[in-house]
Amino acid sequence: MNTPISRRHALSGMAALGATSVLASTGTHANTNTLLTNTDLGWDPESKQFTLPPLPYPYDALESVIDEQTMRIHHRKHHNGYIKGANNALRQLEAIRWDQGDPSFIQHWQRQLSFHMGGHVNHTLFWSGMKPEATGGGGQPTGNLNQIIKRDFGSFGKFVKQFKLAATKVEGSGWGWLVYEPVSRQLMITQVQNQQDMMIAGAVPLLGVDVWEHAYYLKYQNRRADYVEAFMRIIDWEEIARRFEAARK
Ligand code: MN3
Repeated sequence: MNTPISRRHALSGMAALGATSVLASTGTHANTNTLLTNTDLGWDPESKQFTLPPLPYPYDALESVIDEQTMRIHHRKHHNGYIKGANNALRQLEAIRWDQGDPSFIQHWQRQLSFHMGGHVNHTLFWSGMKPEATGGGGQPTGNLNQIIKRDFGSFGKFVKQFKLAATKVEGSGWGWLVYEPVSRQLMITQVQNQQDMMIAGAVPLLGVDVWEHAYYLKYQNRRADYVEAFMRIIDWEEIARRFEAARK
């Protein structure tokens, strides 16, 4: 499967959406306890900065659902903007630690880090959670993930209905996420506002749809529901199942 997320790396039980688990991946080798590796996130431990990782497919690969121009701007401008924001917040917080920054701004920079790291991680998972319809995107998951969706939502159809509704009804900018909560050992759907608000603490993100207008406006204008409907046709359920299997270990 053409994905930047290595199958070798298991999830921890902790959330991978927040900065903490990502920042655990600061070694020179790939961390095997988190959802994403250093390489997946473009983390350079020498410079202690992130760089934009390439998409796992060409910009026009999802053209039947998301047009090339949207993909190009979304990846190169928006995703890269979150990376720059995260790098800056990390630098500013380091400066405060070394008494070279204004400590009265610590709350500001912590908020900036939370927002921009959320953006970086969300988009990294978003890109690799999709694949072209022509090569098997969409449909339904098989195996254990299929079974637990039926157990927790009643049927795949009921899951789809709630996922689309939650994503479409996000207030303002944000995301719809299917997550796995490892303590109650069940799937949940959450509406994330902006990049980080309303996440369920400790839950592992499995499938996310970006419902910021920048994700769909060129092709769908104000028709967010149509975009979310179309998104279902390019979900890489094989990759989502891989994340689920890692999360429930
Ligand atoms: Mn986005």
